[in-house]
Amino acid sequence: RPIGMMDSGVGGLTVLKATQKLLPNERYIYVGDTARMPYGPRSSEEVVEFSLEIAHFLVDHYQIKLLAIACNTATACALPALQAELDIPIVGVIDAGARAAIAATKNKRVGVIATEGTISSGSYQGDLKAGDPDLEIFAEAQPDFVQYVEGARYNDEALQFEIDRHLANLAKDDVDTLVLGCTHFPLLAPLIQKSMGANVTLVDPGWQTARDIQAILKEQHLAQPTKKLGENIYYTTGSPDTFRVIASDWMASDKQLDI
Ligand code: DGN
Repeated sequence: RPIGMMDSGVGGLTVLKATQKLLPNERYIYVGDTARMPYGPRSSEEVVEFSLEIAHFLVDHYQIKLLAIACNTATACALPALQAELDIPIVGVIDAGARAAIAATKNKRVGVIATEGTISSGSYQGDLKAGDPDLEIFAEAQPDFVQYVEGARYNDEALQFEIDRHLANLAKDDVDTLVLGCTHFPLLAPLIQKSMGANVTLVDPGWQTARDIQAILKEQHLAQPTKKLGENIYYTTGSPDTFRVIASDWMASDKQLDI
């Protein structure tokens, strides 16, 4: 049985890429809800409704063995609802991102950038504090970054100016670790790294999520196949052309962070 992954758009491909690197023989069915993107400014109820709809589609049509919510906003709003409704393992990205940041920071000053929905939910702040009460947390919503990625502008160096401007405050906060708390953001990592400076460690929660998925599959005896089960399938509720351009570019690029 395949693994399901969902996001509001192309962002979850960063989680898919990390997971596929770790578990190359699994088959992945991806849904990007581009038509209803961005999820960031939506009410929690709406995000829960959309997430349940997508999850049911994946379960009914593909009998997925595990669902990865490859979207921080949906993890923040809908993880408990999905866990209550479905009888397969559901993996989110926030607790994974928080653990990776705690392992990375030395000066205990951690920044988080994400959508408005994720930041206002307090999920990262809560998970980070629960993992290490001594942390100082600097959390900022950066909704414009999602649009840069969905507009396929992430390779555009002219964007550096915009990113610098958006991260100017955070760059002064002396954080040594910055969580890219929206799955779209790793596509902007080279630009974000330049704005923050080379000494700041960027954390892509997709990696820890991939390790969590691996551990759950093992624990629950959801056997990892020894050869690739079949081609991945990608769905978008929006324009297939734009999605295809971004997906094929990103899945082939070597620009992924390694933490
Ligand atoms: N990629 C999603 C996330 O990680 O929060 C959200 C993007 C969006 O819909 N605004």
